[in-house]
This record gives sequence, structure tokens and C-alpha cells, in this order.
Amino acid sequence: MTRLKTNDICDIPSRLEQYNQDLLVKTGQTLLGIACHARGVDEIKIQHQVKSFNIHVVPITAGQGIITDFSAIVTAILTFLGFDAHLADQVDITGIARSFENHANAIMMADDHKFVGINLNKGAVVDNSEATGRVFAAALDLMAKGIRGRDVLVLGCGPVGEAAAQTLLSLGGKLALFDTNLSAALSLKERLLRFRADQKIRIEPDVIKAIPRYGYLLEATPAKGTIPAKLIGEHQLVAAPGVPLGISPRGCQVLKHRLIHDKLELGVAAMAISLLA
Ligand code: PYL
Repeated sequence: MTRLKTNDICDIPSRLEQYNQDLLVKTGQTLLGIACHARGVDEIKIQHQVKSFNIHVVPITAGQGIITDFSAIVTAILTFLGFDAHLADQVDITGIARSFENHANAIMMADDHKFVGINLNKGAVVDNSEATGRVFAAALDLMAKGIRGRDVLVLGCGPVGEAAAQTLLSLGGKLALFDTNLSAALSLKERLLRFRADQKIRIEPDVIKAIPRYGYLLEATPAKGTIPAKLIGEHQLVAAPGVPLGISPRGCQVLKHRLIHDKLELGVAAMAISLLA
């Protein structure tokens, strides 16, 4: 998992309103709407529940330690969505214990290995990688006005790519997988077929040859330049949860409204809806 830097995320709070509008133009849904779509829940119902759902965000000093403003930015995203969100005023165990004592409905916290949300009433755990893959797949489905029956290529078969692949299959996408490590793509295909033996899942060994052949791409790699600008067609749609962004600034210019990417917003929104739903 790529470790975020404060620079990657410090502009998020001031851009949330604009980002929300961008998502509306690209997908027909807001940040909240996409997160609800990713969970299959009704947005109107959820809107009545968010304001009384109390989430504490607890900074964690373990490992490489705190990322300046990370927890405050997560809190800002939750507040924008309408949740009763609070940045804990204590870190680590003290902060977690205080959240229980203050009867928080949920806590969110991250160390160097996992970023999780925990529903303190139900004991349910939601993982950021899983939620991020799922919500970007849902965003691609909305951008495509229904991915059902469409050929979609997932680039990157790690935890985010796996969750995206599962979601795209459940939405009726015709899935192809690529990973620089071929065995990672093969083992993901095997895992996916355990639950969907009837599905056809292609493995693409050569990404440069493959990209032009797919109208729908989900880029979930931790590499820059995965999708070269020269391979981007006029009609391709791309959802890119991968950090750093696997598309060059030139590629972003070519794609314009046909690209969805962010470093935290959609994943945090999907985590929060999963905690509440
Ligand atoms: C959750 C992000 C998404 C991409 N990479 C993940 C990352 O940067 N993880 C590390 C998060 C460390 C947070 C630190 C704090 O400020 O509480 N322990």
C-alpha cells in the first residue's frame, strides 16, 4: 500500500464541494450517492441516518507514525457527507478508549498496514482497500451507465483490484485481469471463479496490447504511467483508485471527464456507508 503524504491530501477539504460537482457531472451521482450505490443502499434512507451516526477518527502513532492532517481530513470528508464526525483529541489506545467511553457509533483509524472503520455496536470491520476497490467499480458502472455486458480491464490484482473485480463481476461486467506479476492475476482469477464458476475471466499478459481493446479500465496499481496517454482512445472510461495515479498529466487531459481518481474521498465515503448500513 502506498503511504500517503500530507501534500497528496491537504487540498481535499477545500475542494470537496467542487469534487462533489465533478462526480455529479461524470457519474450522475454525488460522493454520497456513489458510496450508496457501492453498497446497494437507498441514498434517501441513508441521508436520514448519517447525521445521528457518530464516527470518531483516531490518529495512530504506530510504525512510521502520524501523517499530518490525515485524520483531520478523513473527519472533514465524513462531516461533508453529513456524519456526526469527530477528530479524537487523544491518539492510539487513549483515543480508542475515549471513543468507546463517549459511546461513538464507530471509529476510523489507520496504521501503516491497514485503514479500517469499526462499528462499535455491531463489531463489524470495514477495510479501506476493499471499500475503495468496490466504490471505484461502482463509479465506473455509473459513468458507463451500466457496465453489464461490457468488456472491462482491471489493472492491478492486489486488494483494491480484487475488490473492484468482484464488484464488476457482480454488476455484470465481462472481466479481464492484468498484473505485472502474472501469478497474481492467475490466482485472483481462480479465487473469483470459486464463487462464479460460470463466468469467463480473461488474463491479459501484455498491458500495452490490451489497453486499446477495452472501453472500460479500472486502474488499481501503485505505479505511475500504467496507462500511457498514447494508448487512450476517444471513448474509454477510466476509474483509477491506484495511488499514485497511473495516468500522466497528458493522459488526464485526453480523458478529461472520462476519468475518476482521488486519494481518499470515495474510499472513506464507502467505508462510512458500510459502517452505517
Ligand atoms: C489509507 C491510505 C490510502 C493509501 N495509502 C494509505 C496510507 O497512507 N496508509 C498509512 C496511513 C497512516 C496514518 C497514520 C495516522 O495519521 O494516523 N498512522
